[in-house]
Amino acid sequence: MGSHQIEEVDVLLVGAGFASFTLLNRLRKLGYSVRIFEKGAASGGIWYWNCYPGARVDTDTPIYQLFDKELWEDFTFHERYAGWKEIRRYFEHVEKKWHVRDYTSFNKNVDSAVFDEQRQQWLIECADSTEIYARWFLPCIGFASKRYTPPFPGLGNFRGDIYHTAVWPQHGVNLKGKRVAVVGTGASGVQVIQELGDITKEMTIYLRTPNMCLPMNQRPLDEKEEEEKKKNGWYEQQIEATRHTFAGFTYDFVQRNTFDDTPEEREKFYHELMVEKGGFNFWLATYKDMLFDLKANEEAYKFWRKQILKRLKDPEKQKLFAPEVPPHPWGTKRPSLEQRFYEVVDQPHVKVVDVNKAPIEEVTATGLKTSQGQVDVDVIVLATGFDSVTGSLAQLNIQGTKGGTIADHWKDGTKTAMGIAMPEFPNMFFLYGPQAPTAFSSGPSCTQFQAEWVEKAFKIIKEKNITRLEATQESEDDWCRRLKEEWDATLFPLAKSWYSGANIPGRKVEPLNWAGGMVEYVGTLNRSLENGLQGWKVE
Ligand code: N01
Repeated sequence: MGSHQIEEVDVLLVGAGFASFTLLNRLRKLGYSVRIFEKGAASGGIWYWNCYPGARVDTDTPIYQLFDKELWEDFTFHERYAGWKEIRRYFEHVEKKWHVRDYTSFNKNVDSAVFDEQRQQWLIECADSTEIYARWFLPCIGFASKRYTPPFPGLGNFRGDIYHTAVWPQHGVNLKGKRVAVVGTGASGVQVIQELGDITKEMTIYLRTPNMCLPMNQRPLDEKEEEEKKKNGWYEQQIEATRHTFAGFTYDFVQRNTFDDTPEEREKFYHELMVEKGGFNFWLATYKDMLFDLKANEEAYKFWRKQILKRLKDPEKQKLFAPEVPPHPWGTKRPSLEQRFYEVVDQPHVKVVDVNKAPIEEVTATGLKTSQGQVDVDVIVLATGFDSVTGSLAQLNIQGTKGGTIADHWKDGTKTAMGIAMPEFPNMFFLYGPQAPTAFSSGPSCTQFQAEWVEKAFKIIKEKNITRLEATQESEDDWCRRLKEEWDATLFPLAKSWYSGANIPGRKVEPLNWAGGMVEYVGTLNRSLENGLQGWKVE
């Protein structure tokens, strides 16, 4: 008869990116048997799927990597902000060093999981019918594994090629000399546009909300200099710094308010942040009231706009990309880091359609039709983002102890305990997901700190021989209350963004990320262990 032996492990990690790699090593060292199931054919997580032209990280070296000396000792990034190809090479390096492949199964698309009360184990099943029992189930699938495609009528009728940035063909696409439409100007859109704008015959950007981009100030890194920095402890210092800041970067808001400075001092400070330092400094190392006080925020916007207008010559494009009245307060929607973006879009062969005035009515066999007429194109690039933060988990058929799925658990709103677990879903922890600092943090920092907490929890689990750990209802209620209070105190609610699910038509708009800072987040997690597993039901 067809009874088959189902593999059993202590821990199943889903996804082969930063979170699972750091956990794999830690949990193996504690003596747990661990397996990783990854949907893609290679590791890298988001960097496997989002290999579109120009895809590049917005966090600078050395903090965009696993926080492990053993790994950086013999790997050096070649740019301040690494591109996707180099990040993939980095993942291959980690794989080799930590023998990750011995513990990882690729092309394993986990699509359901159910908790077996008798066995106190999860039974997890993949699309190809592979099954596995795991006492501990840890989805490490990030905030952007469910892409979003707007339901434009006629999308299937287009005779040219359509590519979504989040599932770019692995073999690449040659768009040189083509007529290309790009829908969306978030981080993905900005990068595609600045990379392809120069080489396409014609580019038409379908713009809904201007992205208030900041100069990346990219530069190559000198290998010898980096080696020197590694030797003199600079890498450790930078990584240590991430533990003490709001967003897990090396820099933080200054302890001054905007109007504490004179206009001249302010101008000088803004210039230093945006022009001289570049990167997210103008966002995350600025005055501490910028994301709380509208008047203070307006000052930042005025300075930003002045800089951008110097680089955009076309008056229509000035109005579209840097309007006098911003669509939302500065920095309440994620700014992108750009390299020549404004110079690229300023060129005559790059056209912009304002979809607020002329919405996309239909995709025809040859192009896109709006109320302003039709533009014929060879290729459509959809840079339309993700069902972010909650979509990754909610799309899976993960059943809790009362029979409902995660989507059922969240039907009246997203609810988690400390952004890492949920009642009714025992023995399950998720990393870099909803209600954690996720979108307000650097990915490797957030996953590192959550993984450190998981490691501490697993030490206790082993010591106390715990077979079941479940977040309490009180813990979830308390976290949701705190999360909303932190969010409501900021200006973030004034933007329509993926931070709150507002990018998905019909979705409930609600805070999806912890806006109270990384330090307080990690403190809360740690207190729950130190105070005798407060907030957890233990068996
Ligand atoms: O997605 P997005 P993304 N008609 O949601 C537009 C990370 N990331 O893939 O703003 C017309 O930001 C939409 O318009 P609007 C990073 O955290 C990082 O770009 O909603 N347009 C928007 O312009 C980032 O924030 C990196 O009005 C429509 C765009 O599509 C997150 O992932 C690189 C539309 C979607 O932008 C998401 O970025 C890439 C419609 N019907 C991603 N529907 C780096 O580190 C949507 N849009 C550099």
